[in-house]
Amino acid sequence: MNLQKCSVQLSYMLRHSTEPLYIDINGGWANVEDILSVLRLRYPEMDRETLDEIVAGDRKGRYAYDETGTKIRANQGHSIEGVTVEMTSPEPPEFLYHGTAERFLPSILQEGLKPMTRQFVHLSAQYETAHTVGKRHGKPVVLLIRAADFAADGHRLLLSANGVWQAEAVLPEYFSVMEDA
Ligand code: HQG
Repeated sequence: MNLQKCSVQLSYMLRHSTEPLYIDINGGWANVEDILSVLRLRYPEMDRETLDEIVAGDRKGRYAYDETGTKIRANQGHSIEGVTVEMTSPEPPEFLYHGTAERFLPSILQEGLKPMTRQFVHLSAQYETAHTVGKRHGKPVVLLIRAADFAADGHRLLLSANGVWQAEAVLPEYFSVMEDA
């Protein structure tokens, strides 16, 4: 079984699909048994142990079980309307980073960063992570976000359980385009 491919399907189910699973909009939880039975349609040998392996081995910490171990969710990245996963709002660092593709810059510089198909704009604490995220879309460019100023001006900055910072939108006055590091 290709665990990587399986993980792609898992994250799709937990973030974007309302069918055939019911995901609780309060917290984004789905029943582990339901998830396993859907995954078994494509991966007949899928079992709890393999799911544990995917959850524990995920480098970005995308998934979490609840305390009973009977429910699972994605820690962030949802597009399903209304799904709220609790996040904290600690004091942000002075700067955060957002990686994007060069071709999106004209629009981003004009209208700011928008969540597009997700619920939030994702921001990274590390330049490298942002650079890697940007590469997914094309020639990468990294924006330096003045996170402390952004928060001091009253804009909400949330932190997901797996360490991704998120904002509803970020106006151009709060970021600048970084020279290639
Ligand atoms: C861009 C992955 C035009 C934005 C990654 C980005 C990340 C605009 C794209 C996580 C815009 C949206 C999130 C505007 C923003 N005009 N383009 N006004 N505002 N954009 O994939 O941040 O594998 O939804 O810059 O590792 O790339 O899913 O967001 O390029 O952590 O766990 O619109 O997804 O993690 O793309 O990636 P995405 P993202 P997972």
